[in-house]
Amino acid sequence: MEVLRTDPIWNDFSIALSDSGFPVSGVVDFSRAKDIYSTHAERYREWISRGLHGDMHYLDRGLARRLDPTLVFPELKSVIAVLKPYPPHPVGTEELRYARYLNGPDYHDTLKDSLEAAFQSLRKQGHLPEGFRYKICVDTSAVLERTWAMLCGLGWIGKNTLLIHPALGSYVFIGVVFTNQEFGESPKILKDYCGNCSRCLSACPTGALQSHELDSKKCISYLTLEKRGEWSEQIPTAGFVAGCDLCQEACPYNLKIVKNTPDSGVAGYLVTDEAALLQETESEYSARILGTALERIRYPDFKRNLRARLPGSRK
Ligand code: B12
Repeated sequence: MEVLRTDPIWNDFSIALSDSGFPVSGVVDFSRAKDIYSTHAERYREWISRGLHGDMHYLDRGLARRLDPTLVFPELKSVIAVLKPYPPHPVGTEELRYARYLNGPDYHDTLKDSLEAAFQSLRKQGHLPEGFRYKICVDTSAVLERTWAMLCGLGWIGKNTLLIHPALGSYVFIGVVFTNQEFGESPKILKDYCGNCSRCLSACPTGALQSHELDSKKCISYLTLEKRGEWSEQIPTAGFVAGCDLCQEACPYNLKIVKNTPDSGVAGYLVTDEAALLQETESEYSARILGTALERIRYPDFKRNLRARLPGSRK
């Protein structure tokens, strides 16, 4: 039988990560993960070649680095992945709503800071070996984050293309840390529990999802967050003005999380008063979204998203 977690250093790491707000974490040895990783990287290459990334040209530019992670971190020996749950409750009404991941400070910053804090505390306590170096990646580098989380045993990649943790569901952010430390663990692949369920695929009103594959050009999340300028056709956005959770709301693994998590309220910047939003000037919009993940959406595009909530698209 293969012995997992052979390096006792991992105990200190997982405790520090848990203390820093990451209840679930894992580590995988890069050289032992390479073969499976390559199959995912190939899928990525093929996805890009079919233009399923739409106008997200940064995904194309990062292709070589995704195919070979040592271009991102040359001394790569092992990869740590962490999950951070975010509030699972809906934000707004069915007429005007925001994706849940927006309900809080910008995760790019907070996850990075919390991971950095965990490593600083490990260093202070003398738990980092001499010469230990690392690179934190939270949607900030050309890294296949779901693939690494999966290889670290943190969940399976569902038909909606998201990482699903058996207990936490998919309302989680992923953080990845490349390190030059050998932890010596093989990939731990969890069973894919999607089975015959296809609720996420049916829940998408634009047909953006095939099993395990997303056509970004049809995805409400892409259209509201990433696409600049007018859309080429009317989109049934189901009331979403920023991001979309329809394929996650439908997932049985998320239902119990919503039930078991206390509602912590809605961040003030996620205004849902339609009249106020329609009147909002550009400078008011900029002030409202400053320092939040909504900064991704330019003012004219947010107005486009607001206008797109046609009566016919409402549930
Ligand atoms: C670009 C991007 C988007 C794009 C494209 C989404 C997509 N599915 O690719 C858009 C703007 C649409 C988007 C939307 C969202 N995103 Co986004 N996004 C990313 C980003 C930056 C890159 C994703 C990427 O590489 N896509 C490329 C394609 C090829 O990926 P793929 O089709 O899923 O295939 C990969 C694997 O799934 C695997 N694979 C594919 N098919 C199969 C089949 C089998 C059988 C197997 C084994 C493997 C496998 O191989 C591929 C290579 O890794 C990541 C952060 C990162 N750096 O990784 C966040 C990320 C994926 N997004 C995230 C979030 C939260 C969202 C939204 C939920 C936000 C929202 N509420 O609106 C939605 C979800 C929509 C959806 N169903 O995907 C989280 C997901 C967390 C999770 N639980 O998985 C990430 C990881 C960011 C983070 N750090 O937390 N996103």
